[in-house]
Amino acid sequence: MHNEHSDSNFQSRIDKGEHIEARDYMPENYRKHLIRQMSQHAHSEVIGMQPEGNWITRAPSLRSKQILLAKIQDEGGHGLYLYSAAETLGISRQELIQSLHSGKAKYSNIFNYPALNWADIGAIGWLVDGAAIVNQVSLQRTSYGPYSRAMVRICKEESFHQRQGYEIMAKMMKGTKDQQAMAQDAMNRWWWPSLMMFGPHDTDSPRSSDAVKWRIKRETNDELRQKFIDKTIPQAELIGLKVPDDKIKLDEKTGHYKIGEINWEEFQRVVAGHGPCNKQRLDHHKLYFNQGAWVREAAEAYKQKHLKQEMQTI
Ligand code: FAQ
Repeated sequence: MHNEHSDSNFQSRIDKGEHIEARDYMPENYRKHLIRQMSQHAHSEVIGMQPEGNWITRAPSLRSKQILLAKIQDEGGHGLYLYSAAETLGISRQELIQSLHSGKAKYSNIFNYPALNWADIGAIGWLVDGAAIVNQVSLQRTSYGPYSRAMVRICKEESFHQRQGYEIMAKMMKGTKDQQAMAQDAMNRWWWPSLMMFGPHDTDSPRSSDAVKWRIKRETNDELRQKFIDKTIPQAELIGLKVPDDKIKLDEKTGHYKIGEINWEEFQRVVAGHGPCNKQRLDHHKLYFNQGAWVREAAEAYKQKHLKQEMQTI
């Protein structure tokens, strides 16, 4: 007899390209894998608001301030969809935040670098959102239904983010020599960490084999990184930016760019908590999370009051 609650039935549903929904049978390791990845993704979106938030009050025009505000609010919204999607797997928001605060849960390496000047806002939008979108377009087809649907909505907003960043860079490259130098400096600092966002090479990626088997990942770390490289280098050249890598070469046969060695030692150091801003980012999150406790308590008290009233009317 066909057993709906078996790992083999689960794998055959995955192989057929079906979505797995919250109430469907899933192996415990699939559930845990998703909680880890989705919560890390949610934490990245929320922690990622910090480097840009730093520039809201210093945006050079009302237009750029409005755009930046809207973008940062979007990132907060992405975090909320993703926390909600992770909660469908039977874990609470409180537990997810505790794991972030204790250092058990990670967030993207990229948000441990500082945004030093306005050109960095351009580089973040263009390169960081550009890298995020390549990864997230692929995740739209991930096997877990709530994650996949969250990604569809998020991708629509990310493409606007990428364009606002590119617009800032393009404008600066048409500006004065000083503005051009600022844009190039931002490119030099953000290029390599953006490439690291895709994670270690496939040969050093312990999570990939399960992720590919369960179709959580539809493309591997290296495949997605290559897509980003191929799409971004021509964009840099178009506006006169130099990619900070002397080994870049277009392979005429494959149509793909080859690049130099990524500094994985730097990646490991930053992910382990020793990047330029790790402590600052977590301290900031803890401070405002604790200051907001009264809002959560008030919302809970309001909910309980209404539940009690409803019970009395039954
Ligand atoms: N940073 O075996 P793998 C955004 C860890 S959203 C830190 O390859 P996996 C929007 C990994 O967790 C950016 N750690 O792992 C925005 C694992 O450690 P663990 C976030 C990393 O999961 C823009 C270990 O290394 N996007 O930016 C990183 O199969 C602007 C071994 O790695 C997502 O999270 C890293 N970059 O592949 C917001 C997308 N890479 O957990 C604001 C969803 C790897 O075993 C402003 N996530 N590690 O202790 C994914 O697609 C995957 O999780 C990967 C990593 C591809 C990130």
